[in-house]
Amino acid sequence: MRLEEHLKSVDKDIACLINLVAEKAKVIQWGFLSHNFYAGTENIYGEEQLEMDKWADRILFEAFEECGLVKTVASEEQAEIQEIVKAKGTWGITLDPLDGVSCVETNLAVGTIVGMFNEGNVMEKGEKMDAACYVLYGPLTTLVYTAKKGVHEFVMNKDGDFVLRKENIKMPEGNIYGSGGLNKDWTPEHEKYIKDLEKQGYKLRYSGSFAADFHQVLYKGGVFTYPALKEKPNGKLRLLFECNPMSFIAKEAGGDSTNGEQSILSIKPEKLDHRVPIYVGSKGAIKLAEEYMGGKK
Ligand code: AFP
Repeated sequence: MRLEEHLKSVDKDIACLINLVAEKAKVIQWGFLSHNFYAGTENIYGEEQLEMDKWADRILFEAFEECGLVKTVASEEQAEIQEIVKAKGTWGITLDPLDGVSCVETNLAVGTIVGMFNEGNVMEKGEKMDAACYVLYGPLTTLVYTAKKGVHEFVMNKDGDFVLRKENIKMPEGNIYGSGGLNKDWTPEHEKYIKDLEKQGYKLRYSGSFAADFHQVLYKGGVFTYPALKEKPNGKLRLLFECNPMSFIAKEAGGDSTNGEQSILSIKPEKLDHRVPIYVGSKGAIKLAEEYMGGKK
């Protein structure tokens, strides 16, 4: 079944927005051939940008601008929320146009992550989100979406169409883990948690691209974490662009998320660049993380 057909069962606006991401994903995927080099500039967070980043951001922003449904876009590559004056619709979009972009250089999988809020306010808790999706550009280019009616994956075929790969994905308990941050910078609680996982036989899988690492956890179960570090208590990943959409997808697939104390989806963003420690994955591994981070273990 093709993505367009599958989306007939969800809200018309959401269907339109996800189809639009799929259409632009084809363009971005081909762009890896022509835009894969450093632009030599930094984004607002001081990170070096590939030309590809800026380009993907522009392609997606223009598509949202043109479609008429989107009122606001918060992109990881833009310093401020973009208001679309001519919009007729009320949708708010959060966008990480190319997550894991530093992995492009070594040909590892990277992703596009999108969150969708019907009420237009992107500075809301993730639990208010209406839909989320990500595209993973790997050996296969796939798109995973949820509109609160299950989590589904589609794969791009040779004609550039997305066709159903797996419907109603359920995250198993599983036994893989990936943790960001250097070992020496981990808190004692996090270190104990990781040791426990290893004792239980969890295997390390970490590529440096959240979309790719999360995708493994979605299929195989376990946990992805970018924890609080001794010098960086909020970790690295951004609530709006990375943590919320993936935590939303995890929840819809039967998994969970936490910052160590509360669900990622229950955190109200205080600023565009709000960062949080994140544990996202299977329910059991997330419960265990909360026990360790809460000092109960
Ligand atoms: P880039 O988009 O700058 O490559 O950062 C990727 C990322 O935000 C996320 O996708 C990874 O999980 C995480 O950072 C990797 O960070 P480390 O390089 O510190 O492991």
